[in-house]
Amino acid sequence: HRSSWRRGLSFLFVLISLAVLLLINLAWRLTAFDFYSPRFYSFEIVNEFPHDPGAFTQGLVYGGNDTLFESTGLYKKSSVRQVLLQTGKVQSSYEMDGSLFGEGLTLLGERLFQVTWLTNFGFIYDRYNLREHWKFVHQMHDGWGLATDGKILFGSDGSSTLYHIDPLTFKVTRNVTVRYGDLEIPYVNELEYVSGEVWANIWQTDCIARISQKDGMVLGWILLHELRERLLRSGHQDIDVLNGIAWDEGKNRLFVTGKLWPKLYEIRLRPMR
Ligand code: DDQ
Ligand code: CA
Repeated sequence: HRSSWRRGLSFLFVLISLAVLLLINLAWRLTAFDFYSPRFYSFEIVNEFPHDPGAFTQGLVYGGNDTLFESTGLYKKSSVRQVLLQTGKVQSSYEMDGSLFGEGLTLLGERLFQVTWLTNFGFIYDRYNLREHWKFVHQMHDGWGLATDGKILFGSDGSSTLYHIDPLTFKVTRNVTVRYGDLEIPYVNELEYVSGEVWANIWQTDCIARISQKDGMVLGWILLHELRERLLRSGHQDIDVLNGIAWDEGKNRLFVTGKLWPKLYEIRLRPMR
């Protein structure tokens, strides 16, 4: 009698333990869901500027005083250029060697950093004299995007990895995997550092992912299909994908464009919920 009473008690104990575990699990899921609720953003157009429709935009960064620095791709056509925001006119340009394919570009101090497609190297330019440049080798698998928070470089190579790179040694100091919930996000392309987040064009999509540099989580999606659709509707059938994000920190202005796009847009985000 005594042992069956004991057996009953341990059965009850196991049952209660299971119930407690279930409750902990449920509570965890609920709070995790609450902490991680990515937001969606649409946009409104603040300004529309001309953009060189021959520029296969691969890197875009604000240079102060209504100028932008841009890196363009395609073999025999790659360049690093300074362009005027208002007119889209190229102020100065460095035509790269025809065997190189320009990619991500960022401005750190007086230096522009650029990576190149299908290589493990890039170039550092003097922002005031684009002819003055030096080669560097990095540790990513390929060169797609670059951005900076003023201290380190952020890099992408077309995978789902966001690299933290030391701008002096070019060593990868950290890397995080870009994730939207459980889903890995590959094809991370052009980058921009905006108020503590890393924003990224995702290749072949009309979306910009707002990424946490700490853990790679996608904090929000900016949906920009209307921009490309608008250009197609107005007869620009030869445009390629949305690519190129630049942030003017001084005036909180956000600029986006695309590869072979005849326009560059200043947009303002609108949260969708
Ligand atoms: N990337 O921007 C996604 C990094 C690279 C795009 C490459 C597009 C290829 C264009 C055609 C190349 C012809 C050799
Ligand atoms: Ca950028």
